[in-house]
Amino acid sequence: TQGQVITCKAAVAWEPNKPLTIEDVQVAPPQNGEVRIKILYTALCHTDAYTWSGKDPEGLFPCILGHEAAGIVESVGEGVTEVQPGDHVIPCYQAECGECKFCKSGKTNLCGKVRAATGVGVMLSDRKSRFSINGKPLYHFMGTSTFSQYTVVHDVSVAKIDPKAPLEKVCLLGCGVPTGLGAVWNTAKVEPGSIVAIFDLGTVGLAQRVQKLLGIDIDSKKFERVTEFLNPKEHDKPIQQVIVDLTDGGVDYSFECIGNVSVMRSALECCHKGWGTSVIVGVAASGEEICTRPFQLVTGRVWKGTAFGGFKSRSQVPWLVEKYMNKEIKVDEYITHSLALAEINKAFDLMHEGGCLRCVLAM
Ligand code: NAD
Ligand code: AHE
Ligand code: ZN
Ligand code: ZN
Repeated sequence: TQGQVITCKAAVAWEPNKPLTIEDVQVAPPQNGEVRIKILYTALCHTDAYTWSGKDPEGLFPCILGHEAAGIVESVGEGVTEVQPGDHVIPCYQAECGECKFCKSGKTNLCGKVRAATGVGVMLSDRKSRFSINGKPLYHFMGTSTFSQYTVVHDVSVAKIDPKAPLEKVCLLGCGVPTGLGAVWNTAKVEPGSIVAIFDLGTVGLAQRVQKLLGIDIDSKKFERVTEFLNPKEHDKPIQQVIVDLTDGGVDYSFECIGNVSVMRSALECCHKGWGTSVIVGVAASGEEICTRPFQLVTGRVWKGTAFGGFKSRSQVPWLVEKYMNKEIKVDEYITHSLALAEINKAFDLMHEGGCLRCVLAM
C-alpha cells in the first residue's frame, strides 16, 4: 500500500452535534515527515465531545475527531527516521520535535513545530488535509484524527512503544491517564501527605491517585471509586466554603478537570491561604473566562494549568507504557466500556450518561 491512497472506514463529524456517520474515506499517502498509521483502538475523551459540540474555537467541520489511540505504522513519508512500518505507536496530539524554542526551553512540554497547522486541521508541509471523500477534503483534528482506520500524522507526533503492550489498553496513554498523573507529578508536584481536592471523578480526575483525596462530582455513581467525596448538589453553601471548613483552612492542591469556569473558581478558592495551588486541566468553551478576587493570589494561592500533564510526548509516552507493563501505573481500571467503531454515537451517549469512564472502540 506504500505510496497509494487507502480507502477505509472513518467516523465523520459533519457539523456540530450532528451524529457522526461512518463513511468510506480516502487517506492519502504520508508526505515528507509524515507517518500513516493503522489505528487499532481508540478511546473517547471529553475533549472530542467538546469540539464536536461546537464550543471549541479551533473546531472545524467536516472533520475526523479522536486523539486517544494506539496502532501500527503502515507506511512513512520521506525523511522519516524514527519509526518504520510495523512499529507499534501511540499518536500524540502534543508533538515533541526536540528542536524548537519550546522543546529546548526545559520549561514546558509544549512544542511549536506543527501546532499552527494542527490547530487549523491540516498537515504542515502543504497546508492540506490527507483525508477526503470523493475529492472533498475533511479536516484533521489535534494532529491525530484517530476515529479512522488509517490516519496520517506528523513524525514529531508519534511515540514508538513496546510491541508487547496491549494496544486495547495502552491507547489510554494517549491522553486521559497521563494528563491526570502528570498534573499531580509534573505540574503540581504534590508532596506525600498533601490534602488534595479533585473536581470531578472522570478519567482525568481519577487518574490523579494521591493519598488524601477529596473527590467532588455531581455523578454519585463515581463515588464508589474514592474514599472521601462531596456532591455540590447536596450542600447549600458554596462548595469552596464547605471544603475550607472541612480541611482546617483549605487544601494544599486542587485540580479542575471539568472545563467549567465557575468550578475553576471554586477550585482556586478552596485552596489554603499562603500556599494552596490549583491546577486547571479542564477545557472551557469559547468565550468563557476565569475570575476571582486578585486578593486570592495576593494571599498566596497559585493558579496554574497543564496540557497532557506536562509530559514530553515522544520521549515519555514509551516510558509510561513501560510503567504500565511493570504494573506501576493503572490503566485497565478506567475502561468501563468497549464497542466497535460503528457504535461511536452510542459511545458518546455513554460518556454523558454517568458511570462511564473510558469507552474503547475496536476499529
Ligand atoms: P469525563 O467525561 O471522563 O469526566 C467529567 C466528569 O465531570 C464526570 O464525572 C462528570 O460527572 C463531572 N462533572 C460535570 N460537571 C460537574 C460539576 N459541575 N461539578 C462536579 N463534577 C462535574 O471527562 P475527561 O475525559 O476526564 O476530561 C475532563 C476534562 O479535562 C475535560 O474538560 C477535557 O476536555 C479535559 N482534558 C484536558 C486535558 C489537558 O491536557 N489539559 C487532557 C484531557 C482532558
Ligand atoms: N482548542 C481549544 C483548546 C483545547 C485544549 O486546551 N487542549 C488541550 C488538550 S485536551 C486533551 O483532551 C491542550 O493540550 N492544549 C494545548 C494545546 O497545544 O492545544 C481552544 O480553546 O482553542
Ligand atoms: Zn483528551
Ligand atoms: Zn518542538
